[in-house]
Amino acid sequence: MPKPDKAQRSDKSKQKGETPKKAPKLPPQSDLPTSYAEPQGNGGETHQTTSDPAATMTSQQGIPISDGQNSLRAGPRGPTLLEDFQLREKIFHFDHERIPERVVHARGTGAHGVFELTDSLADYTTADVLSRVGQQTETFVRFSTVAGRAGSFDLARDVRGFAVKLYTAEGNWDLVGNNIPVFFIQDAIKFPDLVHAVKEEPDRGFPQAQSAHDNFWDFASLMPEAWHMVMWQMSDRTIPRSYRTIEGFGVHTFRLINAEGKSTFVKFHWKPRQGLQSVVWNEAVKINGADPDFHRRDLWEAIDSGDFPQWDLGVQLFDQATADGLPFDHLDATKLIPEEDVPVRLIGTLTLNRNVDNFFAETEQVAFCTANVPPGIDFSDDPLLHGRNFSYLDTQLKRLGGPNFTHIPVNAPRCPVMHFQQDGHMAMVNPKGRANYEPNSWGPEGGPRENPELGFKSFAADVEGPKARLRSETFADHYSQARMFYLSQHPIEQKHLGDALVFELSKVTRVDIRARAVSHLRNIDEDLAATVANGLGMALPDPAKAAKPTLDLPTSDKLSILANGPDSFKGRKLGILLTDGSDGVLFAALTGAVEAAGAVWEVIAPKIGGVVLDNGDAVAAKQKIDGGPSVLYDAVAVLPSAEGAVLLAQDAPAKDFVSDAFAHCKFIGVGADAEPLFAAARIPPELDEGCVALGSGKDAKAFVAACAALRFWPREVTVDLDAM
Ligand code: HDE
Repeated sequence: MPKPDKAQRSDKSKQKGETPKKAPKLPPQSDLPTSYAEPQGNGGETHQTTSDPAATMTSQQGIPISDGQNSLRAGPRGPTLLEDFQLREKIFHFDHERIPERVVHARGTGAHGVFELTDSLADYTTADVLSRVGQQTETFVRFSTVAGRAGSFDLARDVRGFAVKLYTAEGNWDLVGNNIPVFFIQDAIKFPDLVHAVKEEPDRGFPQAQSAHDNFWDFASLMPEAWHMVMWQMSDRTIPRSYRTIEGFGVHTFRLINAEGKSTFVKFHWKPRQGLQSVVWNEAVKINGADPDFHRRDLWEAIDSGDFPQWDLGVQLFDQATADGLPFDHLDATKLIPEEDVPVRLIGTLTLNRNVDNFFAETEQVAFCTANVPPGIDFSDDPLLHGRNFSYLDTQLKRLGGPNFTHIPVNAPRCPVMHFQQDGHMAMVNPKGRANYEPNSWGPEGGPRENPELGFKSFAADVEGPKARLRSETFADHYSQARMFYLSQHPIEQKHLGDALVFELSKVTRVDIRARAVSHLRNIDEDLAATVANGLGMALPDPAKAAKPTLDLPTSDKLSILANGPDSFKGRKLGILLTDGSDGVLFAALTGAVEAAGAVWEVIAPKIGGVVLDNGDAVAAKQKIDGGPSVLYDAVAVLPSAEGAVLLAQDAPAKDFVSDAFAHCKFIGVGADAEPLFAAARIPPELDEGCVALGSGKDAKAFVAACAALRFWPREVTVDLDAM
C-alpha cells in the first residue's frame, strides 16, 4: 500500500482521536553577526541556549532528540550500534571539549565592566578612549595566577595577571598587566627559561603552582636582574586577599602620541578603590585547602551582589629629558619609576559590573595581546615589550586554533572591522561581494581603503646602532631598586618577606643554590641577608658580584600594602560562629553593624541546618564549622551560648577556627560565654586589643569599626616564633 501523504497522515491521526503532533519547539536559528560591530552577546548566547524547558533538545545539526538516556542497541542487552550518530556526536564533542590551556596564566577568572574617562589626555594622545571625558568604554578583565595549571588553587604565592581589554571606538586596546610593576627579566629571549624554571620540574611534573623549588631558585640566583621582582614576589603582594584588592601595572613604558605627532612616555597603573590587602602565608596555605576557588568566588560574589569593584586608571607621563635624568633606564622592565619622581595622574575609573554568562566562552577564550593599541598609543623600545608583541598573537593561534579568534564575541571589537583578510578555520563573519584585495577598481563596492589621517601611525623615532646581541650598560644596576622596595616596607611586611624567603629556600634541596640566593640579598640589605641565612641555618655567604654598586634610593610609601590599605571594613566578610542558644539581640545588632559598614557576614554553626537563638529566632548556617574555617573571613565573631562553648571546646575545627583567627592577627569579637572555647584553643587569657568583648549592640558597632584596620599586627610577635 502506498504511504499516505502528509495531509492524509494528519487526517488519520485526527480520525483516531489523537491530538495532532505539534512541530517540535526548537530554539530560534542564531542570527550570526553580519559584522563584527554587532557581536551577539558575550559568547553565552549560541543556538544551544534556551531557558525554555518545553523546548526540544537537538543534536549539533538540529535533529530533534527523542531519547538522551540510552544509546542505540541491538536488543536490550546487545551490542551498541555504530549507526548511533547521536551517541557518536555527543562523545566526539565531549572528547574535544578542552583547548590547550595558557602556557602561563592558565588559571584565571574574568568579568565585564566599563571604563569611564574622568580627565582628558587629549593634549598627549589622539586615542579617543583617553580623550573624551565622560565617555564609557566597554571592558573585559581577566585576573590570573601565572605558574599553576588551570586547575590549581587561587592562593599560590604567585604574581597575579591583570589583563584588561577595552573595546574602544578605534579598536581593541589590551593593557596586559600584572599586580607587580616590574618583571623578572629584561629581554624576551629569557622568558621561556624563566617560565620553565618556575613551572613544575620536567622529569617529575611537580611542584605545582609554586616557586618554592630548586629550579626556580637556581635560575633566579643565576639572574641578578631578577632580584628586584624577587623582592616583590616574596612580599605579601603575591598572596592577595582578593583580586579586588590588587593594583595593576602595565609594567613597560609605552608612548602617547598627540595630534602634532609629539611623543610622551607613559606608564599605566590601576589603583583599587577597595584599598590594598593581602593575607598571611599560613592563612594562604589553609585557604587553598578550604576553598581553592577563594579568589574567583570572591570576585563573582561581589559582582553578583552589586558590590562592584573599582579601579582608577593612573598614568605617569614623562618626556625624554625626564627619562634621561633617571638613575636607571625607563626601557628596563625590571625598574619602576617612583611615584615621588613622576606622580600618578588619575584619569578614569574601571568598574566591574557583570559576571560572565559562560566561563569557557568568555574567560577561557578571551585573547589578549600587548600589540593591540589604538592610534595615539605606541610602544617604547623596551625589549621585553617587543617580545611580548610577537608572543601573544602567536600563542592565540595555537590556543584558539586559527586566525579567526577575533570572531569570538569576547574578542570581537565593538567598532566596525573592515579588511581583506579572509577564510581560515571557523570563519564566522565573512565579507560579501567580489573584491578581496586592494587596490581594486570595483568602485563603491570595492571595500574599505586605508586612511592616512585616522589610521595607526608609529612614532617616527630615530633608530641607529650596530646590529648586535647586546645588553645596554644602562640596564646593569640590579640591586638598588630591590633595596628601595625592601626598605619601603612596614616592619611587619619586611618580616613577612624574610619569612617567605626562608620558607621558599628551605624547599630548595641544593645547599649551593640556597647560598647563591642569599649572596644576592647581601647586595640588597645586610640585615635581611643575615635574617634569611639564620632562618636557613647557614653561614652568611660572600655577596654576589654586582655589575654596579647598590645605590641608596629614597624609600616610597606607595610600595607598601599596609600604607595603602582601606579605611573601612567595606567589601569585607565577617564570619559569625553561633550555636543553639546564642544571643539573638547581639546577633541582630552585629549583622546590622556589618551591613551598615557595607560589609557582608556569614553564619558558621555546628550543623548546616542552622541554630535557634535564645530569643527563638532560627538562623540558617552558610557553613558547617569544618567547611567554614576562619581563614575564609576577614574577621570573626565567636558567639556560642554557655552550653555551646563547652561542646565546641571539644571540637577540633572549632578550636582551629579560634586559634587560626588569633594566629592570623584577625580582629575577633568575643561573646560573653566564649571563654571555654578560647581556653581550649589556647588563647592567652589576657585578651589583646584585637579581641573585642561583645556584650551589647554598642560593642558590635565598636567591633566593626575596629575591623577597618583589617589586622591587629602587634599580635604577630606573640604568635610567631620567628618574630620573637
Ligand atoms: Fe605574558 N604571556 N609574557 N606577561 N601575560 C601570556 O599569552 C609573554 C609578561 C601577562 O589573562 C601568554 O594568551 C612573554 C609581562 C598576563 O589571558 C603568552 C613575555 C607581563 C597574561 C605570554 C611575557 C605579562 C599573560 C600566555 C616576556 C606583565 C594573561 C597565554 C617577553 C606586564 C592574559 C596568552 C590572559 C599571558 C607571553 C611577560 C602579563 C605566552 C613572551 C612582563 C596578565 O603569550
